Amino acid sequence: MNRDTQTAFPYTVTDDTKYRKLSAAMRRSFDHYPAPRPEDNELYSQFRYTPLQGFDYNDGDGTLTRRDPSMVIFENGKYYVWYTRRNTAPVQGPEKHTDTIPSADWDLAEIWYATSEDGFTWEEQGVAVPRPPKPYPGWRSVATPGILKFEDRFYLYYQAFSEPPMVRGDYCPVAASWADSPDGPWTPANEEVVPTGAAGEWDQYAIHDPHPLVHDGKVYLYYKSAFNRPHALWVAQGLAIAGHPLGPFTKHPLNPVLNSSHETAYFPFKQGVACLSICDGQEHFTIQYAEDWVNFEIAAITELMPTAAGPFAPDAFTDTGDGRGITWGLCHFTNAGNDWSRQHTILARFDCDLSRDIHDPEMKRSHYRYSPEHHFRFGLSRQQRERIDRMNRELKLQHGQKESGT
Ligand code: AAL
Repeated sequence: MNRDTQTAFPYTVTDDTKYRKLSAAMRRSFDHYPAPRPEDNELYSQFRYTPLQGFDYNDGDGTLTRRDPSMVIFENGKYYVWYTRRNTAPVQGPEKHTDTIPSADWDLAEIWYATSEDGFTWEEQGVAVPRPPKPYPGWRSVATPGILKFEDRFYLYYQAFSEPPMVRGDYCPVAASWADSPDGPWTPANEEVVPTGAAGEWDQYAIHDPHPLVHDGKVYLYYKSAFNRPHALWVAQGLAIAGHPLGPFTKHPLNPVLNSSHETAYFPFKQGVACLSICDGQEHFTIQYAEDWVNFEIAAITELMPTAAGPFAPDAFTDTGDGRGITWGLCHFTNAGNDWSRQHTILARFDCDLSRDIHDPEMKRSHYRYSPEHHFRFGLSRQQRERIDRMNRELKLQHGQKESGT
């Protein structure tokens, strides 16, 4: 087709349409995304949320929090999940913390676990990883677990705080424990398994949200760090690879591998890996894909994503090279009672269609109908309203001067 004298874009799109001269936006639809329309895009989904049964939160008084769930796994005929559990006095913030009063919602925490027959009703089983004694990493708090099954042994990776979080910063390395059963007992390695970077490196202070998968016979552990303080804070994701779950881990030379996202969830998809880039950063609210497990491209843009998602990915550790995708997992909602003096986080379930094995048109819709009341909850601040009032006054003044010729 002569692109200079081409006819108007056709009403009916055919396989030939993508060969015509297209605008940048339409070219993206045909060349960049897995399918031109979200309805046909296997890596696009909306998300549906369900409260969980079986978890008590002390009437939301701020003394009991559960957050940052691991991936969900299926063993012994049931589902398992691990999470940060804090059962302390209410959070008083970095300035008022003590040895017993937490500085943050994930301070003075342990790693607990729960099981479920259906993914909706859960039974808390108890502590998996307690805080170790000083001087082992994590003596102040262990939080934000990632689960791995590797050669029939189970590994828990977790943030290991040796200082109260959010005082100097949210600074910690990642430590690990292992067990021959998902029910434990868990043996701590009692050392940093994924250390922070060297001075001056982007991840010099923190290795957060450890998310292990198995690829190419190795452990691919994705993690978050934040850098560029005190200027323009930037949150991004790194990758560390090891032949054995307890390391040594080698950080990828192209780190950071994602330019955005906080509490990101990863899952094998086809021969590559997909991820939910959930909040923070230029590319938040996107679903991304890396065929080489390193170089991610945006596969879909979505909204109302599950915060701190821990997906159920049956092939997370089976290294099939043919990832099937996900349909559900757990996530969390912080400040569940909307009262920072009683700050606590609750776990919840999300469902989606990011799977090659189902097609759920309800999950492929491209907008939610948020009520007016939902929008009005996110109103102007006092400063924003003052700026608008000032702009109104300046406009009237300018027009008044024009009319009076002054
Ligand atoms: C979460 C995670 C990490 C942070 C804190 C607890 O969203 O990113 O675990 O340290 O918040």
